[in-house]
Amino acid sequence: MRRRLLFTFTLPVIVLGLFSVVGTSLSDDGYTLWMKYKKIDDERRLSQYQHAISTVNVSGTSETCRIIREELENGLRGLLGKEVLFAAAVNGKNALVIGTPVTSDIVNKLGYHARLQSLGKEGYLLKSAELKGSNLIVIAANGDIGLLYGTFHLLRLMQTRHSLDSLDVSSRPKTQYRLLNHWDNLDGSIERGYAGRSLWKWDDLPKKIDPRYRDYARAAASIGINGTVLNNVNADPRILDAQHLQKIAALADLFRPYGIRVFLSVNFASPMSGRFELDGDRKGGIGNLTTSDPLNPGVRLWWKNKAREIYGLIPDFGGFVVKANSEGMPGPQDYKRTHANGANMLGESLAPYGGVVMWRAFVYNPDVDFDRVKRAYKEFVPLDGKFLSNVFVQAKNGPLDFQPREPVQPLFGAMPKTPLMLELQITQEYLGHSTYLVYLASMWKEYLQFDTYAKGRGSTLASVVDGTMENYQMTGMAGVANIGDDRNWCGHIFAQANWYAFGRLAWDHRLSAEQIADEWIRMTLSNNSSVVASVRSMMMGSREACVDYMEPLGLHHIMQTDFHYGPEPSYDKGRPDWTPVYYHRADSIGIGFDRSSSGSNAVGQYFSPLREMFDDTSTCPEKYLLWFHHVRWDHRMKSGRTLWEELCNKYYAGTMCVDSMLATWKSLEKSIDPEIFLQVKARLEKQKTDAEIWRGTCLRYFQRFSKMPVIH
Ligand code: GCV
Repeated sequence: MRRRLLFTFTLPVIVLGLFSVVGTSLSDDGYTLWMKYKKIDDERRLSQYQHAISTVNVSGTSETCRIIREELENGLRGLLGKEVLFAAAVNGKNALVIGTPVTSDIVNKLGYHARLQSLGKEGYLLKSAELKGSNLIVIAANGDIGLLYGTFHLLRLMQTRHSLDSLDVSSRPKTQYRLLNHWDNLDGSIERGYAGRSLWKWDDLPKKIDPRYRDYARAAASIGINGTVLNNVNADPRILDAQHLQKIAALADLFRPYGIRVFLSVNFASPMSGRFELDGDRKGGIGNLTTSDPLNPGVRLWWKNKAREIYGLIPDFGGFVVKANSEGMPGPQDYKRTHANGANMLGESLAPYGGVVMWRAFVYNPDVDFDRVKRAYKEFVPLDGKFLSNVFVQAKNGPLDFQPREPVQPLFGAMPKTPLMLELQITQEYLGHSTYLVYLASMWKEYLQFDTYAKGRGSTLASVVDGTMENYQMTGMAGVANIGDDRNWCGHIFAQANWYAFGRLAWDHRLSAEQIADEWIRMTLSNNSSVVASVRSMMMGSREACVDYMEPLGLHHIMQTDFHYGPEPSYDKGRPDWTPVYYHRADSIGIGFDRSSSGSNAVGQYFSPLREMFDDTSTCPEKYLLWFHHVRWDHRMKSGRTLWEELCNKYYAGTMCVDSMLATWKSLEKSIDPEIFLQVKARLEKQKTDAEIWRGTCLRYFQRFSKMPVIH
């Protein structure tokens, strides 16, 4: 309490605009995310840092450089507990020097040219140096955005109490497009959003700029995000009308100096007249055409004109995301054209301006195959090589739909002539919304490290996505955002860690989940190493716990229909591939979906030796067993238990892990901000109750088929 009062009353003017509405609460309500910049309480470190940075020299006059000064003023004042001096000259002092070889004489003299050459537009160097009796910390880059990223890196080092001696860091992003995908609707609702309503106030824009937009941009830039897709992939065509484009241009202007470009999801039927709006059919557009056939010259011209209009307002507009012929959205197949025809038409309209298309591979037309998880592969692999060079195919990590655990989407590695963008889901649609503590970095690492064997051993998903496998420059990762207008942005304080982790992994997928957790905990909760260790162990176990109490051993899609929160394994109405019974296929013999070579042969979509490994119950990793096989209840597992016993064991292990997360959290009461402590405790208590509901509902239901006693 005291800390926040101090912060609020001593700095009222300066913090305006930088998390400017901070002062409404007495303890930590989570608004400041991982950018709290509280005074360093370790005296030794504090005096080292104060000594190392007695003056700051930022060269450059751009808006980005102004932001860098502002971030440092705010961040260093908070961390060091005193005003820092900004000076044009260094004059024998220990100084922080920030600039490019062009804007800064000092950086120019230090001769980093060769190293900078390999760092591209966004990379940076963070180095200790000596010049004419001054001990310097230097942030050097080829452009101002690199300097901003370097500044956030330095602040992070201080927030996490790293030594600033002998710094020698060079960093450049592993992927080019690092995007948040907001599934925000024009009416302010968010599809699969669990943290309030949309940040974007469409009625107020472009005149009224909510200060929160800037805070969003700061937070996103601090973790390396360089693009934001503002609206839902189930796109309302009106996002492209003249009025909305003005509003979007205002956001783009604000985000630009933070290195963030704006992108839009577009509705494929946009060129059509609104009178084609059929109930629930989403076919009405904002144009006056009677078709959106991608080979129709009028349609092509409409998109070219629209692109010209957009770039007239937003010269660095990023491009379009498209969900087509999926879940009722219109697309080229409505005219018997291919996904490539559709994507290329849009690609052509954006190409003159450097924009890209992200064409989603989330399609599952039942006519293509009985087994839903095979459909995207079957539709897209034949199109490899047919897309224009500014088109990405954007695929979710798994072949189904962001389940707690899936094997990798087999498209990755199978479309060598097409840049593939990885879509991850930060919002926890299937992992307990903003109620459950589930740290997703461990899950994302599992996917990124998944070996596709596309080009032999070592062909990881990461190597497809970062372009090294096929030597692509055009690379990207998208994360479906978990951000809303809740005071703490993400609903659950620990959901902030998932936003944070997405940005860090999109920048560098080699970072470990532990390291990212460590950083986030130190910046958000505490620098006390025993607190860090306890919280890190909660986070690291949380995803496996969630898998275990929801869908262990490769089970999938057994959650409540549409709401996607609790369990509903018995549901069997409506479209089969939207029902749990279609997926778990429990019967008196056993449980699981037979995707082996004698079943749907989904295993055949993977490269050898994965295909053979998945095909055989004795070699299939048990975490995927029921994904690929229908297995007898009395099947002997590696543990020596029968499948039924193992299933019981997993469900109990998952709930016990939640019990222990709650106990650990309670033990930290004295070390955590009171408001954060209570918020998280309440959510963990709910998670404990719900995990038991998952366990009870699923085991009771499956027991009807196994006819065996629940043991644990
Ligand atoms: C935006 C799942 C979700 C939908 C989502 C869709 C998609 O089906 O439940 O809400 O729609 O995925 O990714 O397009």
